Amino acid sequence: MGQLVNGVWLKDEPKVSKKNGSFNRKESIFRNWINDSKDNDFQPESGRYHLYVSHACPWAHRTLIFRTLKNLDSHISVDVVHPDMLEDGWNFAKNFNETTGDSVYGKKFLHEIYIQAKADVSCRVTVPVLLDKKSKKIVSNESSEIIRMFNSSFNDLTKNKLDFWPKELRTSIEPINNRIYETLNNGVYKAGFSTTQDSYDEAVTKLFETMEWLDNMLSSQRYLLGSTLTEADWRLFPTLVRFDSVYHLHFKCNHKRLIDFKHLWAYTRDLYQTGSVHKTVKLYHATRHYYYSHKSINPNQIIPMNPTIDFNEPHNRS
Ligand SMILES: N[C@@H](CCC(=O)N[C@@H](CS)C(=O)NCC(=O)O)C(=O)O
Repeated sequence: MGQLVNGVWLKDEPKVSKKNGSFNRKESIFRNWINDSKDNDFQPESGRYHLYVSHACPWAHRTLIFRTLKNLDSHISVDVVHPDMLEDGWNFAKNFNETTGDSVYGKKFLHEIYIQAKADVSCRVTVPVLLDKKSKKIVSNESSEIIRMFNSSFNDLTKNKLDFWPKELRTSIEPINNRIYETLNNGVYKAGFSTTQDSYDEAVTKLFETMEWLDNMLSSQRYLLGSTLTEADWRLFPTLVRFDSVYHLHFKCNHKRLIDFKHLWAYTRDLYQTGSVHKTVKLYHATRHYYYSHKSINPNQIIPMNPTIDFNEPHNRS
């Protein structure tokens, strides 16, 4: 892993706070917004924007889900990086199934896209990246904001009015998002990258408390907000779908498996079987990425055999 400092790529150590051994995720730095207000640089246009993703990454996965649910596939192009993220960071090698290379500029590394957008940039080089092909600028590298743009900014173009962030539910969605982000989406990383027993214990305890809370909630309702499918569900799904293949073993989140939570497991299958969402799930990228790239956790880079999980099993939820 490395990072950019003043536009220069530096190889460095993982982002663990030396003080208490806990994992600390940095804020994303590109935070522009696509909308049709007159003075905005980033207007909604077909063919103008491009997503760089990894199929391994749960944050990138959200953006692919919204791209498909909102019928943006033919309007926003996508490139898929190689799952191995080592000292040069994300790269565009094509010698792994369902990677694409950089079809826009033919670059070798994702950090080159960041430098092209801002020559003196200092940041971690993360996926997803939403690029404006017209200006070569990065619109956003923050998945939670990219999905909200996809949710509404292109509606006139696609005529798809599905709304996963409805006004009347926003104040109820926010606290659910926050708990799931802190203890589960990011919680698996906090557990996995802990370098002290205390920080691991704290992260993994909160994580399983949240899974119990969700399992209980989903015993009496179909989705997190009741009967309405919202962004809260789509922010949770990428973590759940990776749980038994990656987080359970690699990040030591092994108190229980996802499939041990009756309702949460059925809910995961329900979401998997929604529309074309199943086509966005490529767990072999995730397995390869996590076990091979995190040498501090898995120094011999052995990729485990992993369970066979049938996400197509009927879920009987309605
Ligand atoms: N806040 C970002 C986080 C994205 C993120 O951390 N992506 C990971 C992959 S799962 C990454 O690219 N990490 C590279 C690094 O931190 O150097 C988002 O939600 O978009």
